[in-house]
Amino acid sequence: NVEKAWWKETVVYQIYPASFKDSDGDGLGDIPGIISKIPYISSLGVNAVWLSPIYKSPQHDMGYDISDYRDIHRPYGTLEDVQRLIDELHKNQIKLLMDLVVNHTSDEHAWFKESRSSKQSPKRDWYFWRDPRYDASGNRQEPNNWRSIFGGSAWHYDETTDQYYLALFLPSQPDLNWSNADMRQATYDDMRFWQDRGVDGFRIDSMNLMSKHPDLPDATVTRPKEKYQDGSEFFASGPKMHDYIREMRTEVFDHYDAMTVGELGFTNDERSVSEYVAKDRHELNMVFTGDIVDMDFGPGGKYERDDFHPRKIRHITNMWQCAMPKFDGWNSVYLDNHDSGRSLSRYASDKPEHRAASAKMLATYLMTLAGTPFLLAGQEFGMANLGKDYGVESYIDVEAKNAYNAILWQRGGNKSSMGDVLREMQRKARDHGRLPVQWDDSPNAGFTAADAKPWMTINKDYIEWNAASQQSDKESVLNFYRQVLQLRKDYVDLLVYGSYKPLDEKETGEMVLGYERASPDESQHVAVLLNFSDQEQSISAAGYDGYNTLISNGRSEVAGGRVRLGAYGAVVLLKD
Ligand code: TEU
Repeated sequence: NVEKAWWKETVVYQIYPASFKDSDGDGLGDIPGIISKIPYISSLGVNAVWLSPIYKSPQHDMGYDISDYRDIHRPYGTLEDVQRLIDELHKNQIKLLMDLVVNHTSDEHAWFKESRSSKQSPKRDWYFWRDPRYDASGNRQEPNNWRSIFGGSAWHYDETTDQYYLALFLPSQPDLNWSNADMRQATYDDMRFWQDRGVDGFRIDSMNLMSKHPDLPDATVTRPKEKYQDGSEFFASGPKMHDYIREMRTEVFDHYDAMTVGELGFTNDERSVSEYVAKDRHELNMVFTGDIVDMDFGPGGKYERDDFHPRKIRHITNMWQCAMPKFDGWNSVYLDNHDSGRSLSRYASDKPEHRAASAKMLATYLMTLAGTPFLLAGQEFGMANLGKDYGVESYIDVEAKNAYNAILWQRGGNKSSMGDVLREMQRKARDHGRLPVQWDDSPNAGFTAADAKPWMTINKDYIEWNAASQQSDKESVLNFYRQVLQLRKDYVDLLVYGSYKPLDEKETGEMVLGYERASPDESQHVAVLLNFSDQEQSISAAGYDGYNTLISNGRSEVAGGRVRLGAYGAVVLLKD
């Protein structure tokens, strides 16, 4: 039997502070705005919020470049506002997870300013500094051939000390050297600062990049035509990773019963993941493995064409649902975050005729699996990607812009050749997960003042797709989410702690993801059937005598010995 825990029975609601709700009309979301929406958040039935970074930051990577962990980005508010947010959430029985970004800091952080000031600085070793290499003709070269995740070299030359520093993301995001014990202790103090204020846990950013191969060796050349290579074989899940996590536990987490969710990049095999989440490892509660949001990435990267197929989500879902019981681990269950396009647009359909059914089908997926579900604000009422009529200038996130410009350069600056890349941006760019939340059909979607200039494009579909218009419509996506979240509470033994059995593709057809759950005492059984296509599918109902429809998105029927699913149809059949 799976051990019970509060963080296993939780549904987490991700809030991207810049885009959630602006209270003072500067066009940027803020903490008082979030506080004003706590009654709405509570009405969903979620019981935790994951808040993306709100700390002091120059905002080159939207706050994932932190210059002071103990102060707040002024346009978001003050430390007092944050304390009010924590207290108000707790009054509503909602826990708060903060985003812990400690693989790197901003280059404006005091630690980095000290570290770069001189080779003798006591903080020199808190970051990665290495001498240049020189080629045969004496030209200065970076210390190794690693490519940054945002493009270009991962190394940046510093005139002052004639050395390079490592930054796996932007040049303004220098990597912290986790092998330095003083740095680790200073970071633990920052973590205690938040836990002492009542924060209930952390989503830990880029967690497995904290331990790198000690020699920082050159990466295998996998792209011969390019100067810089993917160094993740040496910068992800390195030899000390689990030592650092265990030290975080003893130094911080275990003193606060913290919920811990580690974001893993470049690591999504069962054995490696088991080392992070197996119960007897006493490391993390759960991780994000990234494969669910990368499944339609091409072999050449995010913006190379590779289409979604239901077989991909079946493979990943079955793998992780079947894996965790083997080592008593626990899943996060998600389809959306601030780093990807909306799953409604990527993995189902945001066409007017299918948008509501698709959103409800994906809601059914999220709420009937074993693991802790995570929602991205706006998902609960069917927010979708920017449409095809938004040109490349609508994308402002550094990740998509750098990728587009790098490919454009490779293609000799020929913009007319970029149609395929723009299509991938329309499906996967991080911008789509960061659009201002569409609260109502007033100007600026009720996100900010009618006469304000929002920091980011507001999807013009807000007129029809917004929370207010769905509040009292019992057939709406919003109220379907409320229903399935309630179902998960009503059937916690079955839907949270129950067993998982995949239905074979031969039974369901390749377009339908099907699985069965059973409560630990076998008294309750459900069959979940999800049509990821726009064509009707039908499956034999032979095995489901005595089952009744627990919930459906209105595009399913059981008749004549068949379960019929319309386009994007979803049904949960229950026997209890
Ligand atoms: O993301 C880690 C990461 O690997 C992402 O850059 C991801 O691979 C990419 O966005 C896929 O499109 C975390 C944060 O979630 C992300 O927002 C930050 O940009 C990044 O770390 C640096 O902190």
